[in-house]
Amino acid sequence: MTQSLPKDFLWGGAVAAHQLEGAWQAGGKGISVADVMTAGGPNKARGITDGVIPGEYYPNHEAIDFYHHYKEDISLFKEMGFKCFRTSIAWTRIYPTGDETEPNEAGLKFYDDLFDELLKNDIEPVVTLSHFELPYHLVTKYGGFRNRALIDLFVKFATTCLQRYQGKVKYWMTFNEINNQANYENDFSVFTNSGLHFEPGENREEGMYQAAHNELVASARVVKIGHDINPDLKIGCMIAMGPVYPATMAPDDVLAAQKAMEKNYFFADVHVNGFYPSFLTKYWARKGFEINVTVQDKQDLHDGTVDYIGFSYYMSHAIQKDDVRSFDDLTMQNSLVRNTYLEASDWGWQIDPKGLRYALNWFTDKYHLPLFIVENGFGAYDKVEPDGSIHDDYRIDYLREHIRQMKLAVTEDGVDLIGYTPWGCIDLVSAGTGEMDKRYGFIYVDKNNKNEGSLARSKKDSFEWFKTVIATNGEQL
Ligand code: P53
Repeated sequence: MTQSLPKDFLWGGAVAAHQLEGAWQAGGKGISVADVMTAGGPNKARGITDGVIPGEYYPNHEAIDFYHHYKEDISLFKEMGFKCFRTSIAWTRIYPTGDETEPNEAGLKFYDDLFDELLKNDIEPVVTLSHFELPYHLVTKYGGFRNRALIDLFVKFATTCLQRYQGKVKYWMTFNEINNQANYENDFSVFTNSGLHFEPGENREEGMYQAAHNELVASARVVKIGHDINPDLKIGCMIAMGPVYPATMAPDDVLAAQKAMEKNYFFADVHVNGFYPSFLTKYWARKGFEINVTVQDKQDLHDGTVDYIGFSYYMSHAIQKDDVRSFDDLTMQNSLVRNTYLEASDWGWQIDPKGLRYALNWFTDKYHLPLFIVENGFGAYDKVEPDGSIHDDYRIDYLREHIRQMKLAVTEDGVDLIGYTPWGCIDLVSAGTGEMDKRYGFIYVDKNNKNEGSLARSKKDSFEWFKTVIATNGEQL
């Protein structure tokens, strides 16, 4: 039995177009949902404005201007030894409103150039098709993914990308963290996943399930089309994994945790198995939800199951059943408790490296598919020393402990793992808060929450550390 990671293990880094490219109107790009989101903070939600309002600050509009800096940034990734780089394709560069019949050539050319630059540096692009970047026009005209019209519009966009880049990109994912919206009480989750706005009195949960269904169908159709275009393509789903533990050994807490896992991860069941699990259809019936699932949808789900599971892992959660709420009424908003065994980041995310090993085994036991850790990392405030150095030992500690547990999952537990791409390998705009100062990078970018800075890039201590990790295939941590 091998005691190390596979030789062809894909070490790299991960980003999303809207969080680093900037250039929000360059080359004919349209307005995306990310372009109408203002900045929040550790305890302040991001605002969502009614279109782009003059005078408001929208952190994604410039971001770190990767659009004009990507060659310089890729040379730094190359220096670290990246084998792959995960990014997304901004839908609004390819179809600016989503409604066009012909794609925008300037947008297509940008990603051709980006992928060529990566390949020239022996870095394999790994691509997410939809990463919180829906054209804003599809929100105002159709009401987002609640509307079935978006299935065909997404399939059109994805087909254009798969056809155009099939020779350059092998690993694809359809919808980033499709399951964030399980937290349907949160405006950010439903807007970024699906372009959903709810009026008071609307049934948010039912609306979320319809949008999620439409996305699952769109995803399945894209998997099938991708395989028809080129059978060598590997097309996966992308799940935000934060295992939910029972707060105590009380059987009610254990069941509560199981129910929470079901509601958060049924998305993966559908992606992998091609049908809805009975716990969910029974739940819909109990709640009186009428989700429009056609006969053709069922066929599409069945015909487009994924090749692998990509997932993000940042933290774990714990849940406690109270005496008042029924199991059906427990949510991630009303029943999570702090895990007293774990520390948390400045944003309250509980640090749990062993939870990553647990997650890898949970996915494997349940789905028996190859896995890809496409996000993991530590958002933190960094301090630049007078000489320009940045001693981010807290980030190194976080990543080291997670990589240790990842290795145990592979070498001791036999998990089939494709690769590991830490999130925000270069500092970028936080999705959740819109901050620049919540940093994940090995590479520092001189820009702060007040939109000040030169955008100059520099190496943190973690840069050299991760370079050694990759060079030794994870042996020297
Ligand atoms: P930020 C919530 C919980 C877990 C992952 O997040 C999440 C979110 C949304 O905030 O998002 C993923 O930037 C997402 C990335 C995001 C990253 O995690 O809020 O796929 O786009 O940047 C980190 O610190």
